[in-house]
Amino acid sequence: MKQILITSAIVAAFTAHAVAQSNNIKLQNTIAIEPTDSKAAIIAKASHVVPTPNQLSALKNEFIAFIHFGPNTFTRMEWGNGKEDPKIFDLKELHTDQWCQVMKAAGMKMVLLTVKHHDGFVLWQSRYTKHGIMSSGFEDGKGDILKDLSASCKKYGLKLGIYLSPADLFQMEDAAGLYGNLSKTTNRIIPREVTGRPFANQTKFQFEIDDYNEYFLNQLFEVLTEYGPIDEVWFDGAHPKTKGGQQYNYLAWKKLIHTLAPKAVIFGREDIRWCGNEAGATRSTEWNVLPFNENPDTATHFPDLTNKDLGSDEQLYKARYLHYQQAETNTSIREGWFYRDDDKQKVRSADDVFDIYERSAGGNSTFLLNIPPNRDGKFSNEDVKVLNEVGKRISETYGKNLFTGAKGAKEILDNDLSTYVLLNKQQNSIEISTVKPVTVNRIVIQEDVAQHSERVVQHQLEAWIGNNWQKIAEATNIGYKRILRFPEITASKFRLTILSSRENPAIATISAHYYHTHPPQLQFARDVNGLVTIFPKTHEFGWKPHGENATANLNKGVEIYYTTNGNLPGVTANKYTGPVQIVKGEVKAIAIINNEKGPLAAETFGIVKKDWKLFAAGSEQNKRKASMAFDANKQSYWLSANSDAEHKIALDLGNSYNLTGFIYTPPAQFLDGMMEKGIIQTSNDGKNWTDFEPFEFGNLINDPTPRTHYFKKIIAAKYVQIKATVIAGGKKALAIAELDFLEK
Ligand code: FUL
Repeated sequence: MKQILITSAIVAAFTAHAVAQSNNIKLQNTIAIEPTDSKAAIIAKASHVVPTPNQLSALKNEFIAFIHFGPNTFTRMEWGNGKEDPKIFDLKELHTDQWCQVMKAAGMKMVLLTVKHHDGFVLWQSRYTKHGIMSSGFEDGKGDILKDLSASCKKYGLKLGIYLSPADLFQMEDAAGLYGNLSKTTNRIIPREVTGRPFANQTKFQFEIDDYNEYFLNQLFEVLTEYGPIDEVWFDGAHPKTKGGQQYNYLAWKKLIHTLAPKAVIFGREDIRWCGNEAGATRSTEWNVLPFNENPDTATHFPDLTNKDLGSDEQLYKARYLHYQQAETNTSIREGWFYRDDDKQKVRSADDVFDIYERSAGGNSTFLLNIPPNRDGKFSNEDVKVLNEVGKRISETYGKNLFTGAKGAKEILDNDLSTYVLLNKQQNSIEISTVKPVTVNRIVIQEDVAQHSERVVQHQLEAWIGNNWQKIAEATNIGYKRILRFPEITASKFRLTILSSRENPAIATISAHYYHTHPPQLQFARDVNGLVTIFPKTHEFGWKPHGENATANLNKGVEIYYTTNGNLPGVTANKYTGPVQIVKGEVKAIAIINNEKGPLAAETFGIVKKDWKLFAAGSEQNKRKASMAFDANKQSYWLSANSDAEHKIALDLGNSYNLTGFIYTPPAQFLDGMMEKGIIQTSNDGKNWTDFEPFEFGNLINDPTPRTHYFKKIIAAKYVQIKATVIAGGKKALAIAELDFLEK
């Protein structure tokens, strides 16, 4: 162990949380709490709750894939109803090699296939139903998607898992369906023999079960024995419907899984939990040692854990059992779990996916990202592009450790999770020095959770800069892995200090990395008072917002510079530190980091709208008010009533201005009211109007972006009226998201 520098303040903080060291508690996956246990005794027990070897290897996967594929891919539904004709699954080609090649390039370690989603359609050649691939036209009913995927996984070195939905709408809806059919619980042998389809695996189980549980166990037997090793079994908690009070004999399922797939972790039960959302949101403190009321080793029901705080000391004090149960952060790369189309269903940006990766895999959970194949049996091009880019960023950033060859405890620098430095209240810091200064913006820290549980409660990272220790990042727990992100710094001495911990924490690895920040494309927003905000352009993705600003998270340290005099902005231009008042004219802005400039953003602002009033507007519909045409918000828009009559809007600008032109911003999300042609009229008293100039905008439906019309000559006016003479596509209502008037 290297020398440790401690300050008394730090010692005090560490001591405040530390509990008596208890070497007599055995490391276990679940530890019962006794009614007589003090708070300190509970925390001592929590400090000995560790992952099972299977959980540990699942943690090491870090980034894994989901594949949602089935009839929904063809019906464009998110949930089927179980009554689909299997022929609807009209697959002509299947490219599981392409899936695996792309997943591998993205840095993923395992793939989970929905072998049966809630609709009950099976993607493998099951002996126990005809509702599946065997009744589709795919390979004349002989195809087997699980088999093809399993072969591709072997070829590309990916682990394989299965999603087998307990809810089964086909078995609920079909006249001979087994789900909730009120059958008797009797002694049954699994697997049930089927003539002509013997099993190579001769294992037999006997369970007291009903028809649906027998069906489910038979299918589990097939998928766990005939497709190579299965590393995860995923039990979804969602039930579009239930029937007949159907219960699940989970303990039988578990026995079968543990026997047939001894390496598999079970999701939705004791091994792995749902993170609590499907958006890619992460907790800033994600504990995996959690409190339970019932013994998780024998429990059959595991409630969804959705609270923000799941595992703080306060939560643990309420426990009857402490148990290690890690989270999977699951979300989809597309808007929806199933593929619908390539034009309307949006795909997450690489920034968004990479940010979720760093927050989840770097926040003590596993990132499970769904990539739904399309109707050609392939991942679509845009998904492939994003995954390739994310994989490139992961390997470029995390494939290179800038602490390689540094001086410090070798247990920490050897990149081996089982060697560690055990800190204590006298030695609560670890120092690492590099031979030459290194420029870093990411530090990765891991605790030896397998032998010491997760114990760190609060930690900070400092770098030796300008003859001082400067704090560059601070965070709460660490657990399996914590990625610290901060604006880049250059230093040759770094110090991790544990500010607060349960028992003595075992730090296993610390590595340093550099993420090549990408100065983002910027955009502007101006309010009615003329205050302009400049910010990274947001990527449109309308499914389950997670509330994070991916671009800002990734690109810490990026600076924004702007000009209002027409010059190209550089580091000598105005530095943007917050909203700026822009009376009128063009603003140009770029993001810069390390002399690297992002793309130029420019916008011309018209006169400030503070004093504008609606003077007259023909009509409105659907609460799309005329005032929305000049509320400085491009998301809201005015929509006139459908009619063959004239569509016009007149504004009182508050003062007389020398106008040089106007900008029409159409609503990007509503294409049925685009102003293709029109005429502008002006007045100084609001009574006498003169036809000033006609205007025309082309290709608005395909390209609904702001359009500027410059007047042939300057006109002084206080009142302006815009009259549409042609609405694109022969539509009968006029839509205006924003009107702006330019002044000399
Ligand atoms: C949910 C399901 O209802 C969705 O369809 C999807 O499978 C998702 C992963 O889990 O509970």
